[in-house]
Amino acid sequence: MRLLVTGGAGFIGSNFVHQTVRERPDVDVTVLDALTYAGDRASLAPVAEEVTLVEGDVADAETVDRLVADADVVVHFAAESHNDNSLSNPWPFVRTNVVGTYTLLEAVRRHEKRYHHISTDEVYGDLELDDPAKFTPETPYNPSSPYSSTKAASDLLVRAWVRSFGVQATISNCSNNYGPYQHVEKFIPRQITNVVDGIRPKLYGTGENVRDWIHVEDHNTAVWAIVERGRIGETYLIGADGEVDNKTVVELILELMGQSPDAYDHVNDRPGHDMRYAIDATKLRDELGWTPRYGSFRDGLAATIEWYRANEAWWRPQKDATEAKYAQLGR
Ligand code: NAD
Ligand code: TDX
Repeated sequence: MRLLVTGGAGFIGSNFVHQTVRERPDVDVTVLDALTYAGDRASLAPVAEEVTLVEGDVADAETVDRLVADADVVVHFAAESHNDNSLSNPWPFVRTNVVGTYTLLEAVRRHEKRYHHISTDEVYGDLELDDPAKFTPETPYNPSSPYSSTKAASDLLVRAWVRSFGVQATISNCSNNYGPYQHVEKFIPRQITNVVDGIRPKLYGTGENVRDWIHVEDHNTAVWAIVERGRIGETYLIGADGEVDNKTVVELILELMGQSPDAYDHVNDRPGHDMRYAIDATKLRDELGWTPRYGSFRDGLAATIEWYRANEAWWRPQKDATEAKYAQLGR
């Protein structure tokens, strides 16, 4: 199989490429990545010999057409992915997430290629803390932020291209990922690297907000299950029953790193901050037989802390600029 992975130098995409090289030697991987602030060649260094990296933009129709023509399957991870950035400057989100997805869809339509679209549970908006409900594939779209609204827009383009043009596509909407190679702007790596640097972790608002954490390896085994066995035109929700509130996550990081569990600060809340996400992954589990490999959030988090301790050279170049951006926002 010739596989085109967009955004393969980012967090989830690079983990997907590592997993693919490790577990599927029959797959020939090409990565298309613009190497924005969030993409890093170094994230692909361990597989540099096995993978072709093309530096380019998913909204560049010529590059996309050429690469799609040479692929059998396209898995589209590339996106602007950080909610806080989307509140400061939404345009790159509209361009990459909406125009970029449109550009890929036109190419897979032209060349009749199998396409898998990576999306997020944030397209469904948020849930109340005391609501027993979880998101299902039938939950209406109700995005809150510029980021999630552009992801929702891109999902709807995919659905329309399937229905109107017969494009062979599937969609997955996953909950919050954690693991190695995640940018230090994101919640868990930010707090781990803060503790390494002697900075107190920063909790937005009350810290009651709940995220449904899944290890990035589990997200990626689910993506493979859908690419191989998913039904065309269907949406699969990916999650591993990992609901934890932010305050508990910070306390756990502090404990695992040998600090007092109350050694954190409350900072300004994020405008429009979604309260709770929760995924019902029954369809993925029952239809495709997927189960997560990571049983315990605590163990996965401890391994992630170890990875950041051992790989300071990977994250150090981003740290100061990231914290300077947060300081301007009072977060
Ligand atoms: P990331 O920000 O770490 O990586 C994004 C990658 O896309 C980077 O390598 C970047 O250089 C590349 N990119 C950005 N704009 C591009 C463009 N115009 N052309 C080509 N490449 C471009 O993001 P991530 O956390 O790895 O997320 C990957 C995908 O998974 C996104 O589609 C995101 O919406 C989705 N997702 C993420 C999570 C999560 O918890 N991180 C959860 C669910 C879904
Ligand atoms: O310093 C922080 N303190 C804090 O309390 C940061 C950076 C975040 N938070 C909170 C905000 C959220 O409730 O932690 C939670 C997680 O924040 P992020 O890591 O920014 O993730 P989130 O906004 O939940 O979105 C993530 O999951 C869904 C990804 O960034 C998205 O790409 C994905 O779609």
